[in-house]
Amino acid sequence: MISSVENGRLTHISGNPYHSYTNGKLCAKGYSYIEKNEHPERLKHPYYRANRDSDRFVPISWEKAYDLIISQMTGIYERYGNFLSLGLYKYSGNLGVHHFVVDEFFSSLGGTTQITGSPCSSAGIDALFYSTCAIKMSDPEQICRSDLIILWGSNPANTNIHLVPFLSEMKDAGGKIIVIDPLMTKTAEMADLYIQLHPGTDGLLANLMTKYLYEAGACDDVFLQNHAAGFDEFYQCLKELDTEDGLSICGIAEEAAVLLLNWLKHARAVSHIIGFGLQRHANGGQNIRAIEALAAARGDIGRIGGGVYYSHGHSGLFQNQQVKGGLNRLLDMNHWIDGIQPSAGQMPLEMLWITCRNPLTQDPHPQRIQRRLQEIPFIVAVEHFMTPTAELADLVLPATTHFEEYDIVASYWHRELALNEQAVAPFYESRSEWKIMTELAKRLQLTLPGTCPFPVYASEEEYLNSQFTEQVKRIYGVSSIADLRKGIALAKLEKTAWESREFATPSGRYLFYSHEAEEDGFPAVPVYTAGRSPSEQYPFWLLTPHHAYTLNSQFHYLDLYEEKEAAVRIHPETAQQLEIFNGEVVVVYNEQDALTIKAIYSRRVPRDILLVYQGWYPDSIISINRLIPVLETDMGKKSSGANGVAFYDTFVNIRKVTPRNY
Ligand SMILES: Nc1nc2c(c(=O)[nH]1)N[C@H]1C(S)=C(S)[C@@H](COP(=O)(O)OP(=O)(O)OC[C@H]3O[C@@H](n4cnc5c(=O)[nH]c(N)nc54)[C@H](O)[C@@H]3O)O[C@H]1N2
Ligand SMILES: Nc1nc2c(c(=O)[nH]1)N[C@H]1C(S)=C(S)[C@@H](COP(=O)(O)OP(=O)(O)OC[C@H]3O[C@@H](n4cnc5c(=O)[nH]c(N)nc54)[C@H](O)[C@@H]3O)O[C@H]1N2
Ligand SMILES: [Mo]
Repeated sequence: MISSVENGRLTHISGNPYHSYTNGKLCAKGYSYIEKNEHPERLKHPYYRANRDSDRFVPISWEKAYDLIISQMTGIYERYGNFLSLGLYKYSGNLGVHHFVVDEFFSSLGGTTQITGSPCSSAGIDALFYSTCAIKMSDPEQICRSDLIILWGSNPANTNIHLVPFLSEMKDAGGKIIVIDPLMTKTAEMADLYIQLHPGTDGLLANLMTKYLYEAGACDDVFLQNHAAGFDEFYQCLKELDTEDGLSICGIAEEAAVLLLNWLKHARAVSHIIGFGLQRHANGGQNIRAIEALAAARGDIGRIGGGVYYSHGHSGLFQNQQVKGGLNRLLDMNHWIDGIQPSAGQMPLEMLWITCRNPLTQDPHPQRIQRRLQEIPFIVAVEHFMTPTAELADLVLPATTHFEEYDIVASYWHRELALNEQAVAPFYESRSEWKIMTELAKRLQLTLPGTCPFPVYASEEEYLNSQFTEQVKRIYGVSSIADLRKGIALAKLEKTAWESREFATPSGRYLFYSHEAEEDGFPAVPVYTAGRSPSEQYPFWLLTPHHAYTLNSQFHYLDLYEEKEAAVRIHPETAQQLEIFNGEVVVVYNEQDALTIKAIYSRRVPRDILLVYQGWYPDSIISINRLIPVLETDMGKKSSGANGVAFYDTFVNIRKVTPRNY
């Protein structure tokens, strides 16, 4: 992003034309950043409430805030002789390298408690690891070189807008696009073929396609023989599949399957874009294995213009992003709420530091989280806004935004690495996370000498300079802020992942048969495993995907779109059967909660699915995640320490607020 500043204020923001992936464009949220940065609701001072029952935050000085924190930390250390009762809860509010300063500070204390796991993408990462033992992805700009792109549960028109021009370019060159999604998304509008399937059944569709391609002689024999292992065992399972049953489980018409198969048969290079949305199911990881196996069987992996696009791991190469383990006690994100697991020792959680995280709207079953947070004696939230989570804290600290601090920005999708320079002074009294952690370290080093070896640097720049690792130097070719100041760095990686077809597995082959998967309790081969489905009592899937104009719980304060209250989208025919009017307030419920919410007719939603966008709605008290149970995805533990969250396996019913009596 390029910011223009006049008299110390942001006046204009634009994309950077030298960024080859975004090509000088921003998304709608990006263009609205001035409004966000200077929003009247933004936190201006540290706020404290001395008594949780009184519920009133008062502004306090930073000195007072630091005193409160140090006094809590000293108390913990004096009681236990360590900091294990101090916890960190952080995730994706800002993934810049700067923000991992908090992880590094906590880890430097010789062991604290860190809540671990990813609600985002971990099942898919584990899945892709089984076959290749690495997470690689071609340069997404290569996608134009495909002649067939299949998007599985990925909605870039909402969530990855910069990909759309590449999709258009590929279409203009005569290529075809297929979108596979239970919802008729904005992305589906640009597809040549849209397949609406039942959630959680993609693996079966992929398996059927692999079987027929193989039987039609349309698989890549050279790849299967020279670069892969275990296809025969896989095929033995595929052979048993029944087409009619399979298509009925997926809920798709035979014509759609035939068209898909024909296009797959004749395409030169197929790219599969797998969304993170796809894996938010109890069988999500296994479904991704099945899709990747389809790509491998056709020989698309390592082929120019072909392959699987999910994410790559190069954004996590910096020094301070590698500190999660060490002496820390790691608590599984899905289970820490039930209390400390016995395996983690009985040390309680007496203080929790929440940053870049809004679990009260973003985690499953927030009612439980709220109860658990209320049991923790002292909570600090570092935020830009007074979120539902921050409201539960004792101390709320105002953080700077990326316009007001230095940072290094990497991506888990494209290949650019950029310096984020400070453009304007911090908003009111807000401070950067580096500054907060450094100020605390200085004080701890005085009050509890020897407990906090966190390095005190003179500036953010100096701190960031110390984060470059050998791998960053090797992959991005930069070793300091000064190098990045010269311009955006590009990862020096092969444009097409696995072009050599030498995989990172012990045999160097692509593994259709994975012993590791088997040891972890999964089928050795990537066959479909049935997922969850609705019951008579709760006959609707509740899908809660990502909105184009918000970023998870962020950006909701802006006037980017009309809807300021949560609404449930329902197929008009389903609604009419239930005598629900368009715009009527209804009740959506399951065993966990009942939410009163406005219904909107939408033909983009199938008859058995209800859609509510996830996030934080400014004009409604609804947190849609109150209906979402803590249900794990099949995979995720290997890469993130906990299984992911099967957000999209939520089942509900819907009714009128007052049933009509005739
Ligand atoms: N504008 C915007 N951009 C964002 C975000 C945002 O909140 N707003 N969030 C960012 C983050 S944190 C993430 S993780 C990514 C998420 O990016 P995506 O993965 O693209 O987003 P989702 O909305 O979770 O899911 C995409 C689609 O998956 C579909 N889906 C659900 N279940 C299934 C299934 O079983 N099979 C198939 N085929 N489709 C299924 C949903 O209907 C949805 O249309 O986006 C990032 N970008
Ligand atoms: N129902 C449902 N729930 C979901 C999902 C879904 O698809 N459906 N998606 C899941 C996914 S993929 C993800 S990644 C998670 C995301 O959930 P979270 O990790 O909680 O992410 P955000 O809501 O984006 O941001 C959290 C907070 O970080 C704050 N923040 C932003 N920038 C900064 C900063 O620079 N410093 C500090 N200290 N704070 C900052 C924001 O104000 C915000 O309140 O949600 C998950 N929850
Ligand atoms: Mo995410």
